[in-house]
Amino acid sequence: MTKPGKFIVVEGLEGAGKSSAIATIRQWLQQQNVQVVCTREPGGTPLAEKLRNLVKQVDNDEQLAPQTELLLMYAARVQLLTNVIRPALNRGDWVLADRHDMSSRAYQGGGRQLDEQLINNLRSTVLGNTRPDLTLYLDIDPAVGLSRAAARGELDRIEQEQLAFFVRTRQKYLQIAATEPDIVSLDASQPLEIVQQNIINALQQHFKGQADG
Ligand code: Z5A
Repeated sequence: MTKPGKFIVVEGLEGAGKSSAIATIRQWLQQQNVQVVCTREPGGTPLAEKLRNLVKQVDNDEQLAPQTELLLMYAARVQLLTNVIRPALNRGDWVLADRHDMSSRAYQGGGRQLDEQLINNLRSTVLGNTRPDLTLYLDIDPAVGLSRAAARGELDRIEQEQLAFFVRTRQKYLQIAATEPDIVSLDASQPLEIVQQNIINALQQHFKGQADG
C-alpha cells in the first residue's frame, strides 16, 4: 500500500518571504527523492483561481463584505482540497502549500475580526481530517513585509488595507503559532540565507527519517 504523503504549509504576511521559502523547501524535498505538488491559496485549480481574482481585485462599485471574503476563501479551499491536495496525499506525494487554512484564521479572524465560531464551523466542514503535518510560519513586522511587497509594484485589494489590519493579522498568527505544536515560527526579518538555513533545520527535525521516498 502507498504510504500517504506529507502536507507542508508556508504561512506569513505579504513580503515575509514565502516564495523564497517554497523554493528552498521544494529543493530540499527533491533531494530526498519525494514527489512534490506545490499549491497556492486562494487558487490552485481553474475555479479556485477565478475566486482568487475575485478576492484580490479592487472593485470601486461594490465592496466585498468580510463574510463574503471568508466564504470565497473556503470555497476556493474546498476545490483545492478535493481536486489536488487529497488526491496527491493519497498517491503518496508530498504537498507544499503557499498559504492554507491558517491564513483565514489570521486574516479573516484577526484582521477582519470575524466570529471565531463561524470560522471554526467552516474549518471542520471543509478540512475534515486533512490537516498539515508541518506549518512554517514566517514572522515579519507588517511594516517591513509591506515595504518589501510594495517594492514589487501595484498593491491588490487586501494589500491596500491599513497597517492596523496587518498588525491584528500578525497578532492572530502569533497567537495560533504559540499554541499549536505542528506550527514552527521563524524570524523572517533575518537575512535570507539565515532564514533558509532555519527552514532546512526545521524540516530535518520534523521529518527525521520520513522523507525517504
Ligand atoms: N488571504 C486571506 O486573506 N485569507 C486566506 O485564507 C488566504 C489568503 C489563503 C493572497 O495574496 C492574499 O490573500 C494575501 C492574503 C489573503 N493578501 N494579502 N495582503 P498573494 O498570494 O498574492 O500574496 P502573498 O501570499 O501575500 O505573497 P507575497 O506578497 O508574494 O509574499 P511572499 O511570497 O511572502 O514574499 P516573497 O515574494 O517571497 O518576498 C517578497 C520580497 O522580499 C522579494 O523581493 C524577496 O526577494 C524579498 N525577501 C524575501 N525574504 C527576504 C529576507 N529574508 N530579507 C530581505 N528580503 C527578503
